[in-house]
Amino acid sequence: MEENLNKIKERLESQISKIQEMNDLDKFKSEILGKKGELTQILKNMKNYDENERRKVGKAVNDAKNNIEAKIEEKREIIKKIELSKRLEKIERIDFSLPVSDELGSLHPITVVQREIEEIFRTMGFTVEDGNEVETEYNNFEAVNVPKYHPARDMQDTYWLENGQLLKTQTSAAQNRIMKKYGAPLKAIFPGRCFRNESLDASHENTFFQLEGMMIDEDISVANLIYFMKTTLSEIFKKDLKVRLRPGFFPFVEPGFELDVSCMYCNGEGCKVCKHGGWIELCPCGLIHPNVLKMGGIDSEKYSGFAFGLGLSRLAMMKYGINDLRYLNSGDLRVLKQIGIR
Ligand code: FA5
Repeated sequence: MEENLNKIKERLESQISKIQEMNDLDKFKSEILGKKGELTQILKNMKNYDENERRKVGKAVNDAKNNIEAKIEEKREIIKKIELSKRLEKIERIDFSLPVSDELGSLHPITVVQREIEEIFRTMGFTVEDGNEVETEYNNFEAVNVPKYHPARDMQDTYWLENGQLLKTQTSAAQNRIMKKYGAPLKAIFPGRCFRNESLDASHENTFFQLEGMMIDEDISVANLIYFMKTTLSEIFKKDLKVRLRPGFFPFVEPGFELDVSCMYCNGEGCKVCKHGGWIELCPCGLIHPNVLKMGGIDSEKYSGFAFGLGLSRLAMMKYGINDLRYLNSGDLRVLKQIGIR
């Protein structure tokens, strides 16, 4: 019996050594070690042996089964390695003679508008600064005159981190750092991604872009603010636009305004986009509150300044005629194709 078993083992091992594919190995395993397999059949046919012999043969057959199973698993590892190297070989073999796809990448509409505005402000002597996305509560709120428990905080609910910091709700969060970095006089713009815990709709996202600007010098007035905004917006929309100011409240400016621009679609005559009013609300702004200047280390007796916070995502929507802000974050390439950036 022992001799017979050794022969079976040798034969099975030789069969295993010839197997190349994982599927074949699995099939072999279930056939050989399964109910109908040769070794199991020996166990089934032991009725005629006496008890002592049955025990001996049973042990020998089980050892042989374990041995074959171990060989099968060894072979499995070898096949896995071979399959992996075949896959890697395929990846490395790039066929440079294949035709190139015409689906080339492009800049996102927000990036296009952002770069355009940056260029316009650079030509007017402004520096372009970076802001953080994770901010301190101080920079996002206190340093712009919104102390704890101020009702204005309710308008900008955000996402808090376990360490007490937050995802910035407004580009104004960079004002304090920039004032401390440069002092006065100062001319800077700072675009950036903002976050708010909002109910989403066609004009509200939880993640959107703003572009903020600040100019601080002696004798800065609302006239300077109007000049810079009118020049910039006319450049962006490539037509001579009118701007108007309405009173608006933001704790970090005094006086504060909502800046409207004459509708670029109907030239102020009234259409669906401007809801027949001839004006589009575009950008909150105002003269920087003395408290904000002081917290930024600037002498508020000597210097004054203006600040504005353009909704960059909404501006991109307007420029490209996109009717739902959520498309901009959707990653849907059809949006880019349709607006003709690609
Ligand atoms: C502010 O965030 C002020 N920090 C702006 C400012 C700066 C005022 C400097 C004065 C001086 P407001 O919450 O209105 O203001 O947001 C400014 C612009 O960001 C809005 O006009 C809008 O275009 C855009 N915006 C605000 N919330 C969202 C949102 N959920 N989704 C998309 N755009 C938004």
